[in-house]
Parts: sequence; C-alpha cells; structure tokens
Amino acid sequence: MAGLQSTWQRVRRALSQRVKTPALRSIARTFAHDPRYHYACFHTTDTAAALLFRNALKPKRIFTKGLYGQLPVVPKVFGAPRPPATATEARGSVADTARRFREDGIVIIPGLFAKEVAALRERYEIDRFRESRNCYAGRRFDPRREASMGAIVTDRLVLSVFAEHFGCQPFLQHLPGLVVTMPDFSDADYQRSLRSMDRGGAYLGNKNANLNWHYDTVNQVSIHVHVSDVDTRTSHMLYARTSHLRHHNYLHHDYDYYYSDEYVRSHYEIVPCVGPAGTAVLFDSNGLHRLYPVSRGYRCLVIVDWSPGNDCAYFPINEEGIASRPGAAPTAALNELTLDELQRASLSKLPASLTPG
Ligand SMILES: O=C(O)CCC(=O)C(=O)O
Ligand SMILES: [Fe+2]
Repeated sequence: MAGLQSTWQRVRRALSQRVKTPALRSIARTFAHDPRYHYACFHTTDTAAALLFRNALKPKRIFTKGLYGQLPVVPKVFGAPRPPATATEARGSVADTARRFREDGIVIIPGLFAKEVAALRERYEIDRFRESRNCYAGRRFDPRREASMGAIVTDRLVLSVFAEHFGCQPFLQHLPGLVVTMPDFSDADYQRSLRSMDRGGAYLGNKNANLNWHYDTVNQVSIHVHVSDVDTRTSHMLYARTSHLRHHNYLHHDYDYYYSDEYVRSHYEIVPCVGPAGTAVLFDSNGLHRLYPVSRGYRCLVIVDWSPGNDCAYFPINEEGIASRPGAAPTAALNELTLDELQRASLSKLPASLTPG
C-alpha cells in the first residue's frame, strides 16, 4: 500500500511539473489528484441514478424522511408526524414567507430580532472576540432560562413558517447557540489549500464541515440570527438557492459528503447570507451551504435548528464559551405562561431540566 502511494505521488509530481502549457497543466493537475478527490468533487450525490444506488445502499435518510411525512409520494402510514399545535397570529405574513421558503430554501428577514439581539449584546461579552485571532467560540443556552434566546426559538412567525413547511409540528432539535466566527484566513487561502499538490489531503482530511459545501441532518430547518452586522466584508454563510429541492445522500462522510465549489457555483445561484444585526436567515439546512471565511472578518450569530421530531439531541450547556458581561443584570427566564400551543409544543422535546455540563 505504501509502495503504491509513493508511486502515485511520483506520478502526480511528474504530471504537474512536466506539462508546460497552462491549460494542459491545469488538466494534468486535475488528473494528478487522489482519485477520491474526483469522486468528492465531480460525482456529487444528487444525480438520479447515483441517488437510486445510494439510497439502496444507505436507506436511512430517505427512510427518516418518509417516517416523518416529508416524502410527498409516501402515504403517512407509519408513525405519522404530530400535526402542528394551534398558533396565535404571527407578526408577519406566514403564507408568503412559507411559499418563498419552500421555493428557494432560504428567506432573509432584516430586523426580525433587533430587540433580542440588543439584549444579548448587552449581556454577553461578544465584542472582545474582535481582538482574537482564528477563534470559533460558542456557548449553548437553555432557552427557558434565557428570555432573549427563548423569544428567538419560540418566535411565532418562524415556528408557523416551519410548521407550514413540514406540514407538522416543528420541535427544537438542539439547544440554541451563540457563536463567534473570527478566522485568520480568507476563502482564497482556503481554496488554495484544497488545491495545493503539497497539501492534497487537505480537502479529504478537513473535518471542519462548515467550510465546505454540505447539508445537515435530514428534515432539519434552521435560523441564523445576526448578532453583529454581517456583510460581504465579514465572514458569512453562502447558500445554494433551490438546492434543498434535491434529496442528498452519501456513501462515505469523508469522501462524498462535501460538494466542490465549482459544482455548486455552476449548478445553483449563490445567496450570500448578509444583513445587519437583528437579521434572521431562515434556511432549509438540507440545501447546500457553507461558511465563507473572511480573514479577521468578525461575525456573531445565534444558531437554532428544528426538525419534525427526528434526531433531537442536546449539546451540553457550556457556560464558559462566551462570558457574561460583569455587572450585567441577572438573566430573566422565558415567561412560559405567555406561550401559545405551537410554541409550547416546539419546546416539548427538551428534557425537563438541563444542567451546565
Ligand atoms: O458558519 C456558517 O456560516 C455555516 C453554518 C452551518 O453550516 C450550519 O449552521 O449548519
Ligand atoms: Fe451546516
């Protein structure tokens, strides 16, 4: 095996160094990659024939979709999902937002959480990360104990749009997180590292899923709430519009889970997820998305995920990740008496109490 690998290395080097014409050199370079690179980059997983084959070998995703009523062709025979509980009126047009969400996989609403974000900025020391280098800090919260987080995860417009989208009750799937992104490299650096012959393994070896085009858990919908102003000069998410309409599957998480930049850019319109603090980005996280890193381009988000009931998991509450501001008033709890049925049901898969871990 080691002998085979070193022969491959020699062939790669020879191919990439001996060819002088730029166009031919770029072709030679492509062929000189590890074969797994081609599989990951070009034989992506959403062509119909590949999907049939992959779903036969790896049926879990499609089965989970069916089980939770997310495949239109499958009658809701087994384990029909819970119908959405009754909602009181939302502060925005549910029908129009749900239609745009269904068509595009993404809807950006500036100012939706301006009040909650202002409160979070007052309470937590997020701005000190503006002085950091290459940091990804995060903290998760029990939304019942932190009123601003509670207001975001129980927002009536967001929950009603997701209920409409799933055709059933959305459940909070993880604890909401406050996340700071402060990379010390740009996307150009990152793309270079993926392509470099010397670091040919970087693409396959990179475990930071968010930098590569990927999709999340089956049946998941998400929001990002901008806690800092996010524009194209700061790190931001990119979303491939309409890519949520395709079913995705993979054979091996390391080799064909990620899509190449070339493939996504040539097949989809790319939406940069930008907007001032308070903006909500609603997205179907089975569409393709990725973090676009901008060197020292500070960004702070609240991230929240829902599903119709599958894969509910609770990351431990890590109170250390982002400190509370010294002298800030004690955190107010969410007033659960003010919640309607839809909101209460959305929290119903949370364990009764969560202790910091
Ligand atoms: O950090 C980002 O912009 C990407 C986040 C992401 O992949 C996710 O929230 O699922
Ligand atoms: Fe993701």
